[in-house]
Amino acid sequence: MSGVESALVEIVGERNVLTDGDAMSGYLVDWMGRYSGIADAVVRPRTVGEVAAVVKVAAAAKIQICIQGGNTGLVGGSVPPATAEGRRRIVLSTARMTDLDAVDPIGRCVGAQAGATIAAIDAHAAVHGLMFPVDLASRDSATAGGVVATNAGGIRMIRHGNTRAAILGIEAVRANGDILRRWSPLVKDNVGYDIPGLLAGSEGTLAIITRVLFRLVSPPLATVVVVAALERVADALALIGRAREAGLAIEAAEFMTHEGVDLVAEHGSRRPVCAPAPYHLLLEVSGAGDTETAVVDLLDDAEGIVDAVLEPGPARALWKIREGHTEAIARATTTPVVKLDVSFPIRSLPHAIAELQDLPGHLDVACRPILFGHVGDGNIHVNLLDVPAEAADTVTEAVFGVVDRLDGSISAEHGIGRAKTAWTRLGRSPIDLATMRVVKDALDPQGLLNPGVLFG
Ligand code: FAD
Ligand code: 2HG
Ligand code: ZN
Repeated sequence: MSGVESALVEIVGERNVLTDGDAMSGYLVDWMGRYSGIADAVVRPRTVGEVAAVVKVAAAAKIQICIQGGNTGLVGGSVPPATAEGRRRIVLSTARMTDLDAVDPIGRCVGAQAGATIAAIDAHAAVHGLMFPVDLASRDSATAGGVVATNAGGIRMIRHGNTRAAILGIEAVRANGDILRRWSPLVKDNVGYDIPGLLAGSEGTLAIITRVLFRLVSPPLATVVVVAALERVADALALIGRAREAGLAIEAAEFMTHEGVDLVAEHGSRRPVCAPAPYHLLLEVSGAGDTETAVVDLLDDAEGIVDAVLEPGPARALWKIREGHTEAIARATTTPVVKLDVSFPIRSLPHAIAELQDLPGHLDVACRPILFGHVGDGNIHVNLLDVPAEAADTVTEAVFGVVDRLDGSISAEHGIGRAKTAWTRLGRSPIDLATMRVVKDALDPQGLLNPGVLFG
């Protein structure tokens, strides 16, 4: 790399070209500790001009570029491939690209550099009485570029849509180093292709996102969080429906099972808030009137409720058990977790969840399913613990079989990354996949951006 290395040092400075193994190590392993990769250097630009210059050097030398934001992705896309395959490659980290523009309180939008965290953008918006519409438990590390690249869903999706819906404009560096800027606070603008929409969910395979113009929303009026312990999945869906009928806005609708709640108590030190029951629903609602009384009335009339606990206001205590799932699961297991993120038509959820819970009885291998997720969006996170490494594909296929039968999706919000490339054919038709390939080849003809991600 030496000629290239000195060119990179000239662009970003010596301190921001890491080549020492120890200095690079944190960039080469993913959040789960499941995927690790090999790179010749980690490069940390500060500006879009530096990103463009780095890409030009890399493109001229045919060096692959693996893009990394907060490294909280759950499908292995944020770290380089595990083998060198005779290729030189760098990790391009956006860690130093954390600028936030001034909030536009009238246009209700804000520009953020790709490495700004979701928590920082939200705190910045809050100063103007506004809110960033995307929220997820990884908010302190996940970045603007990361949530756009994965088109993250998260806990507010039911109310405000996914990340794609929050984008007004984008700045990105193409694989040849050109800077692409589609940046306008216009709410309505139909001139040609939706380039920000195309880059959302592209998982770093089409361009490097350097700045995003995000839509902001008003925070909810008086909110109430309720955790209800329930007998059946259908009771959870009925409660969500009745809250809507009562005129309440659903800010979040999250699902847990007693296995997950017990696991978080054991490995995440969060005591259960409700009496034991097969299922738990966390519902956050808002309304203009007396929301708390409306929720109490709702619970009085609802069926299948074993127990319920209320928490008024923006307090987060009841969220802790739900948001503690991912970390508790990571701590609870000695074998790598088979982590799947699937969705179903909402009407099929009771059937789908029953089938997923019954999987251990139908498989010849050990497997302990922990199900939770954004039930209001039909999105269930299926974490399978205690699966022997050699059986990971078998249990994955079994889950995807349920998805296929019930017309669901094999990736609801986490993306494909490196983890799911073998199964994209279950989610897209051959012509669909060929069209994606045409787009990839047109924008990245040398195949330099995020090799092995999305396309395998
Ligand atoms: P990274 O992990 O660094 O990268 C993710 C992908 O985006 C990679 O393919 C990477 O190459 C690409 N990428 C990153 N930055 C750029 C850029 N600037 N330009 C182009 N490509 C880029 N996800 C959800 O959808 N909903 C959730 O509710 C949710 N909750 C989570 C909770 C926990 C505790 C954890 C650990 C993860 C959670 N995630 C969730 C997954 C993860 O946080 C999201 O996928 C997030 O969007 C990743 O952001 P990041 O900055 O960490 O990206
Ligand atoms: C969540 O909703 C995340 O908490 C993580 O999407 C899901 O760990 C998981 O499976
Ligand atoms: Zn999720």
